[in-house]
Amino acid sequence: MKALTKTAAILPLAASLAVAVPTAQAQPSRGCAAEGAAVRLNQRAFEPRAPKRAILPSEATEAVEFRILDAGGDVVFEGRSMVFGPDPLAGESVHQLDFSALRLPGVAYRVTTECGDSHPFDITSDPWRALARDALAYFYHNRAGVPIEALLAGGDAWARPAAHTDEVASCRSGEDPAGNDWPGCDYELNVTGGWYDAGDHGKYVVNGGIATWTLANFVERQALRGEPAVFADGVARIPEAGNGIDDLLDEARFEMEFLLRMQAPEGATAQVPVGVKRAGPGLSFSTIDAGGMAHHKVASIEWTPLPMAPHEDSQPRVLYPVSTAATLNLAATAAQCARLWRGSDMAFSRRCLAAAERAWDAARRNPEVYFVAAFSGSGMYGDTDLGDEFFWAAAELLATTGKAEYAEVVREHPAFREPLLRQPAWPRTAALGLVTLALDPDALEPGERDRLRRSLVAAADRFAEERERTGYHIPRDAGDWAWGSNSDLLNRALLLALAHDFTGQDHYRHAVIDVMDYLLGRNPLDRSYVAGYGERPMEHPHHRFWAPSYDQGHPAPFPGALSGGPNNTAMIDPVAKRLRGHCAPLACWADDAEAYALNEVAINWNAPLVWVAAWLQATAP
Ligand code: 9MR
Repeated sequence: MKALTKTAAILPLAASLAVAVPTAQAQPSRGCAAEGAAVRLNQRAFEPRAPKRAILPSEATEAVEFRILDAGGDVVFEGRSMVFGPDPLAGESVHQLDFSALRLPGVAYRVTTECGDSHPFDITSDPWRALARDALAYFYHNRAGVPIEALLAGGDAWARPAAHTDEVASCRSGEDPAGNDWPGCDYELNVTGGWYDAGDHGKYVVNGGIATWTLANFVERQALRGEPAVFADGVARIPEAGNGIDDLLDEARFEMEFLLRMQAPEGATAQVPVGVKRAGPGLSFSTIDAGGMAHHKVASIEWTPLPMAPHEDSQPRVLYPVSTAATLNLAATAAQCARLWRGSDMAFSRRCLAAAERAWDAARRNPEVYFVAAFSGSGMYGDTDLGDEFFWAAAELLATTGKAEYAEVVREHPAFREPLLRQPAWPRTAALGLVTLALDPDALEPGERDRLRRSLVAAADRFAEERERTGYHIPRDAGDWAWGSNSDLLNRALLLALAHDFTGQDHYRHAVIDVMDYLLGRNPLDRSYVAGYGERPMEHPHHRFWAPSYDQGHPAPFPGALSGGPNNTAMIDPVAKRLRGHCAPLACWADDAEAYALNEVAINWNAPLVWVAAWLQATAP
């Protein structure tokens, strides 16, 4: 990738010199943007003192002039672009326009260039508060087992009756598509509640784990730093508002209660393939002591159709086999739960700790029960490397109990020493444990904790540096963009935010803002990936209830829902298949409800959006 070739001359104009100018006309011969606005930027708002960048697709090889107009059309800023040149991630040549020096709060500013204008944007002292709240509302809207009330949901359109109530399920049995005959189990669990995973109606312990941890971690970070709560009781529109507990913690508990319900009872046995990493024919089943293990997921027998409100689903719900991955997700989140509820609900805290230790023991007893039951009707969340889950669970248990046995596992694990190279994700959870240990004041020796902090800061440094090699100035320069890539950026932003917490250095916060600017419109598609935010927001997620493109009677996505984002690594849905081979990495996306590999919404993607938006709100200068 090409490095910057020119530096900008920034010429802020005093307001008194402002003059009205006509909007510039597009000049396609200069390789201007073919689609959307000529200039790409955060379509919502900038903080007055934050860096402000826009991107101009242009093949001009010399810097070009740009101006910023206020709502009345007066010029309030003039500058010259920096030529970046061809950006393989974007599939176009771009210039970067820096107008950080424009700090005057205002609404409906526009950038204007020889290629045309940007969308309007604001400069305001608190651009994050609404986003943080809406992003959190995603979770209430996607609760299972309870009615979604119009008053809390923001209107009748989003209300729906309770669905999958009294969800008492037993294990799926019978032949899978590969011909393996699954034996089922001889007990039932009441697994009512929790959040639907995504556009589908499945509920998965593996993905529920990272999403719950992420919400709860923000509460823990705030408490340890003595910061005021962003979601103090009553801030969110949830039934629990007014109960005296932080609303973010209330929302996390809604899922935690479900995760606890997914644990197999003492004395349970299961017949599962042991040590087998891949689904396929000819599985052999061994009988294990499954007491304390967590079932991997609960879902309808077949994929529910689109559109469909959850309460319209009449299919039987079934549990899928226990897995070591799900068990360790339970151990980790239940241990975190025990710490976080200690102060407010001791009985719940104890229940969580007991479940966490039972799960830990069960996973140690059954370390290689991979999820290989390849039935259709729900996602796999298969993971063949569980070392990071063991580390995460041990780290959480150590932070909660201080016990030597967990300290030993943590200290012996490679993740404790090796540099952190990647952001966390549902199958890569070591970083979650590292974060917990880096935040916790007593889990480790102070020297060890400081070393972990330095290691997280070093990861943040590497991410921040990658921005310089991308035209759109985002902290990821690799060419492969995975399913849910927007969450990868947000999980990098979470680590960048912690680097700011640990060092106090503003440039980490600036990199966090780069991620938000990208998500809110500074991207090659000129789209905001957040429903309800920006001039061209995502409107048609792959979601069975928020499905107006299938049926006008279904509501639009609630504002604050985040699209998975560009995906050029698993282009398997019908829309992605058509794009395959025809899109640059950051352009492999479409606002189409059929595009489940590109445009689904999910709990593990909205959770870091909550974390990062709340963090920006809390740390705004
Ligand atoms: O987010 C998951 C992604 O990392 C996987 O590559 C993909 C395919 O296995 O599945 C994604 O998770 C989906 C899950 O399996 C079912 N519910 C919707 C999830 C988001 O698309």
